[in-house]
Amino acid sequence: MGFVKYEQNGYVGVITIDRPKALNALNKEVLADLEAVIDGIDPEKTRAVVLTGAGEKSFVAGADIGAMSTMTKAEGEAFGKYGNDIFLKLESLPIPTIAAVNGFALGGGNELAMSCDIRICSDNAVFGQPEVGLGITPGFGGTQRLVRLIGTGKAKEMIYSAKNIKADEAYRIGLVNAVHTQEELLPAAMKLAVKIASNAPIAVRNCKKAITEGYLADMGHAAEVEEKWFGDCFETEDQKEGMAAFLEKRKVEEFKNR
Ligand code: DAK
Repeated sequence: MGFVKYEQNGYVGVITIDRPKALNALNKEVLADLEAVIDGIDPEKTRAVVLTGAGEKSFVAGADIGAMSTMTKAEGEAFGKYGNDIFLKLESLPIPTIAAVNGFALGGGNELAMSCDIRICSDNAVFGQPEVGLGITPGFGGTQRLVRLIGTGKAKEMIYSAKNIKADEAYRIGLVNAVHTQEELLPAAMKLAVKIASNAPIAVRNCKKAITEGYLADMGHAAEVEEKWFGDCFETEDQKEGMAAFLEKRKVEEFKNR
């Protein structure tokens, strides 16, 4: 893919947005390449995915402002839907995803990071939703996912003021789970991905489904969602092996994803 690279490292897939000349800004071509890469991920071979940006300066500096500058209302809405559909596809990938935010994550960049399950960042990372300063609203999920992650008060402040925040503040408000030096960011993301990949894949995926489906449901329905995905783990080879290993006081050599 021209603007999006994919590498398989054992059970971990690494997606790199690769348009460094424009700080990895998202135009239609980048989005199309990202969608093709997501569609091509093999769920048999892949147990965790890391998403990052090429270069040392930027994760993704947002949607492409040049491309958006001449759009009509209809084209703007269609572009928003195009991006939203791809971000939803990423969010609902059955495999856990980790955004390794290596610099600017502005507008669509922050929205892309928020479509991943987990975010960690480098100490030079900058997050923000600068859209209102450009005369638009966040259009790839920013008004929805930011609120869910950090709460309405802080999300409204970031979105209405268009003020960027640095890595330490992103950590303080729970937008990212950890801050690393630039050199340590990818190794840390890989280490976490490998740890996730060492667990029973069906169970990990069922956890993702339970959290996603239950998160906004009332507690009664959420409990039913949990029961469904909990029950679904039983009779799998990995459930039998995981429990047998515990009872026999030995380690599981490798879960089979069956
Ligand atoms: N789009 C296009 N090009 C960009 C870009 C962007 N978002 N960000 C950076 N670039 C390009 C610059 O134009 C420059 O290109 P050349 O001039 O070299 O050709 C190159 O990347 C390097 O950028 P700078 O020279 O500006 O680098 P600096 O280090 O000085 O500054 C910066 C870095 C990230 C602070 C600055 O580039 C910047 O402020 N960039 C824009 C950040 C931004 O505002 N991002 C949010 C974009 S709006 C919707 C759908 C989607 C969205 C909204 C609505 N619906 C349909 C409703 C999403 C909106 C957004 O994401």
